[in-house]
Amino acid sequence: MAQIKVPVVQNILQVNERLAAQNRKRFDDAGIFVINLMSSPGAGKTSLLEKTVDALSGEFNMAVIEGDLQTACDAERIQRKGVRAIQINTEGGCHLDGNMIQIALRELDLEGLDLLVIENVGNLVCPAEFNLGEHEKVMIHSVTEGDEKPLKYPLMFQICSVLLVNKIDLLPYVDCSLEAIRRASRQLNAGQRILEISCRTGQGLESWFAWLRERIQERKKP
Ligand SMILES: Nc1nc2c(ncn2[C@@H]2O[C@H](COP(=O)(O)OP(=O)(O)O)[C@@H](O)[C@H]2O)c(=O)[nH]1
Ligand SMILES: [Mg+2]
Repeated sequence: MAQIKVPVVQNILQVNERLAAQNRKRFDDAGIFVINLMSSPGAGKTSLLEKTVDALSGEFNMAVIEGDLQTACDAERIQRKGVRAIQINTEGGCHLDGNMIQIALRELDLEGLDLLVIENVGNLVCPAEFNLGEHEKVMIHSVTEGDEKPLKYPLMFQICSVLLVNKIDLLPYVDCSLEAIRRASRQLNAGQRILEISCRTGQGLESWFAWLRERIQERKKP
């Protein structure tokens, strides 16, 4: 029994890769920069999106796809700010996949968009395995989660080109070393960009916005 498990999983991943490649082509054709935003539950993904919408929605046309097991709370948080948000409910599924994004894209007009952020289901394991067609994988790790998580969830830290260490306003109250996070994550991904931020105070967010602006401009069609 155990022997057939691996091929089945590989087959699922191969099918997903095909769908992700189709999504990527649509994003490239439309000249949109697309991010797959991942973290454990509560690390601050929607908070970061709210701040990002506040800072950049005057400059760029943005949309958000929200992935959650249940509820439309996160999409409503984004929509309240006047930005288009589509909620996917996975009904128990612990990650988004390429097919779910294709279904969500039926509801979204890509023409004229500059930035699409996909907030994945809160989970440090399965979302790391499933490409969605995004250009960049970005993760948030909050200081309240401790500093050993890169060692426990190496794939997630390894595949993300940007690591946002969030909730640094809480550093005085938790046992967490920023240096330990940096060291462990860089061992897995030497070229990773690591930004220390607080969505509460706004500290460090200018560097995040600057990175986004550059990437959006690179992708924009002339
Ligand atoms: N102190 C503090 N709390 C934060 C920060 N960012 C987010 N939070 C809080 O963390 C909780 C979860 O945030 P949310 O954005 O919903 O996380 P998500 O589940 O990853 O989307 C909320 O109560 C936020 O107000 C931060 O930088 N500092
Ligand atoms: Mg959220």
